[in-house]
Amino acid sequence: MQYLAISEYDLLFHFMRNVAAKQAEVLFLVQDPAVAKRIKLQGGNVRQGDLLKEETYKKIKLHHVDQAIVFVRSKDLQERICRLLRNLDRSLSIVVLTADKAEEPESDDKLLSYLQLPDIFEEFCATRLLDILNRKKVERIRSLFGEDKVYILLQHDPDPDAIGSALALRELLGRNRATTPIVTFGEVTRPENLAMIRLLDVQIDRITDNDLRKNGARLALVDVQPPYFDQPLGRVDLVVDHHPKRTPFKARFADLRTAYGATSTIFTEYLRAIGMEPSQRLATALLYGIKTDTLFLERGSNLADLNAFTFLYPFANKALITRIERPALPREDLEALGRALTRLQLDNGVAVIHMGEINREDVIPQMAEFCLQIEGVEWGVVSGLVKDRVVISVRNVGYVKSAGEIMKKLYDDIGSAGGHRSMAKAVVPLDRFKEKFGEVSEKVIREAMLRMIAERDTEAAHG
Ligand SMILES: [Mn+2]
Repeated sequence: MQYLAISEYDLLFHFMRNVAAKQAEVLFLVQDPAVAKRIKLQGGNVRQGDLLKEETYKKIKLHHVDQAIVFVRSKDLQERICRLLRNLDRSLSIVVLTADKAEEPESDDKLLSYLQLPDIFEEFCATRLLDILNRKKVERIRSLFGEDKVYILLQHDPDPDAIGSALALRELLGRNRATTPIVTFGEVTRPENLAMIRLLDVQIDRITDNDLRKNGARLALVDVQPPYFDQPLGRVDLVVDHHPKRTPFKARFADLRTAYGATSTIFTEYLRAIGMEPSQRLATALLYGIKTDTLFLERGSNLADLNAFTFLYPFANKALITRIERPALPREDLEALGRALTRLQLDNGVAVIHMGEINREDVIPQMAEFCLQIEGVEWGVVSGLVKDRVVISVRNVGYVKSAGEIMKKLYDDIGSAGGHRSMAKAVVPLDRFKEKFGEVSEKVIREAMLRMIAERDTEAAHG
């Protein structure tokens, strides 16, 4: 490949010097002898001559040139150079660099094209600038913690974006599980997220705010900001997040990028900027974090998310992500499910199933969801005993029905309950459930639920 770069200044040379080494030979043609000298001194291949004289180009042998690039400020000069080049070589491909769109003249010359400088700048420089910025951020992050223990605190029900970000932060710090544990005041509950931490071998510890401050440990928050937490956190060392800053907070270091679809994107940029190749495990976690937070790059994502996704993709384990997204059910739970189905009774479109003792909590909402596929079912109510807690999941097909309200009325006084119109959940300690209802059974749950659903339906019908 041979480029001919025609320019008034050495700016184009600085722009293209890397390209030359990587993909093509570039011959620079300038008018000013001083500019030619500067380019030559810096190792460029340069000719000097009158840009409007035929003989200048004849010496260059245009038929060897694959691509001519014209970068001159004066529009008139630019047009005359282009015309001259076209007269000398009918098949020469010419690109004109222009500062704005208005400069693009109508032309039926198919081998003549225009490139907008802002576009070029973006393509070549934007990632570079971002890398410089990100490198500075990483330096700062690495300087924050010294030898102290660092807790990486996530939201109450940690999601893949938070988990991926936490792993990346630990990696950036060159730390391990013991010195930099990932913690939450709550716990991971979603089945896919549980599958993620199991398959990627991620440990997330439950912690109290007392323990958080023991022995002067440091505190880093990813994918969440201090005001999210009910209790004051004390000194926060780091916050990296993509949510909007709703309430002001203080932190020694904060990087909030609300235009980004995921915090994992920010961490991917950090890694890329410092030339750190992610391990398969880390890449998989980050990729899955971006994927879930942006609904596969559709919701609130931008170019940065797409770039991060593209960067991570070759490193990640795609088969593992498929397994995370479709967690397998344990055999015993499947059997419990089968038994429950054979007992299924329908009252006024309400299907109630009590599965008894089960291992995996996520089977319960899955089963409630499944009930809605049975003919005539409008409400699916599924309960199970998970260790010493009664878990009840409700789904319905209606639009005016309020699953969340009903569950709150029935169970919020003895446990935690909530949800929205078509989807709700209650978790009640076994002993408290027994105190109120006597026993845990299909019968008890059905009676309580049916009454409430009937009431609610009448209300809706009248209201
Ligand atoms: Mn997020």
